[in-house]
Amino acid sequence: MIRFLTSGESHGQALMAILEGIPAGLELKAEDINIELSRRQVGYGRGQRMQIEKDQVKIYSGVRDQYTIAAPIGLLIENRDWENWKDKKIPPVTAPRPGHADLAGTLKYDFSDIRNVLERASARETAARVAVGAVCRKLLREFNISIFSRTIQIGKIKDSSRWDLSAKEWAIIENSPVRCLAKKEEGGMIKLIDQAKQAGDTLGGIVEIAAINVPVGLGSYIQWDIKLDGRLAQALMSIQAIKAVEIGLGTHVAELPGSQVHDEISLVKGKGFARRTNNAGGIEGGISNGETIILRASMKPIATLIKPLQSIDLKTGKAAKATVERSDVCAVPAAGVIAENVVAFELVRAMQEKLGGDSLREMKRNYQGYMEQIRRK
Ligand code: EPS
Repeated sequence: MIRFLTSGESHGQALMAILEGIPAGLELKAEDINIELSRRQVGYGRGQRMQIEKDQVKIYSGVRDQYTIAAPIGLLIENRDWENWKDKKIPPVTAPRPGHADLAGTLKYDFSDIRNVLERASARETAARVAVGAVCRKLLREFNISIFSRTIQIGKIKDSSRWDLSAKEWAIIENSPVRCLAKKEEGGMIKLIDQAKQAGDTLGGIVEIAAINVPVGLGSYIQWDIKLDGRLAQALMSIQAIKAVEIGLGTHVAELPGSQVHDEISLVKGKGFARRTNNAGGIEGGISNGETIILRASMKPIATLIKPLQSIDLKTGKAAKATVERSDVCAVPAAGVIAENVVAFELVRAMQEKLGGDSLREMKRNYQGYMEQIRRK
């Protein structure tokens, strides 16, 4: 069974993760993880913190001679900013930011300093989750599964191009400062971020994730908590600031008749079952159906505003402006990378449930046997 925990605060010494359940025999180097960590750090709209950090992982356990040994994998990412914080006298934070965990967290844990909440609630934690996801991606690559993402909306600016993109188009997205394919919209998004920054405001948006070459049969309708769509939605929803998740046609399914929603089935000689459309986003009945898995996640604007909203000072009980902390104007491009990596974990979990395998070799054997079974149908 694959599982992981993260620990670490935004301005603490380091972020850590323990990932258990990766089979033995997977080649794994720190560099495989660092690639994903640096992808997460880029993106137009980030604040000064990203100039301080240069996230690099140290693999402390679970890997020998660059191969996993089935033991828990211990990962650590140092916070460079720790050096700037460790000897500083930090005044308590007392005016909760609307939209942040500040108020509910302070009440729940009986704190008087909101910093005890915001340090752990911070999206900095996603660096650890991306490190975990990077290991999972490495495993998925052994089965030819790849995961991409792109920004399709920032504020009101939308890129409404289709989702089935070519490798060349994914490369364009990878090099876009906002991770957007359409050049006109990319320019508009950048301008909008600049305007928000000028106004002391923040912006949200939508990212789209595509998981390609996922085999049919991951997840199940048999029980509520093993439905693949439910698990992916939970994984995406758990990313800081994500407020909605869609699969395939998403919310539009509610407005169309069945004849325009469901993907007709055909049989292509030599290839097997095929669909003309993919409105289901690659999942039917909680099970992957062999088509590309298409997900979207909507992110709210960052809760820390340079021009702060009204709040209450918890110390005085009087009206006050919400706390202003250094932060990002827009983190939607980073959210796409984070989303890819949390999806990678869930796909590995579902692959293992389907195939088992304590070693990569065993998992591959089981995969080949299963694919053979499907081909015979
Ligand atoms: C964050 C606030 C900012 C972001 C941070 C998330 O950090 P700081 O307060 O140090 O400027 O940059 O994101 C990261 C550090 C990161 O690595 O993504 C928040 O409050 O959630």
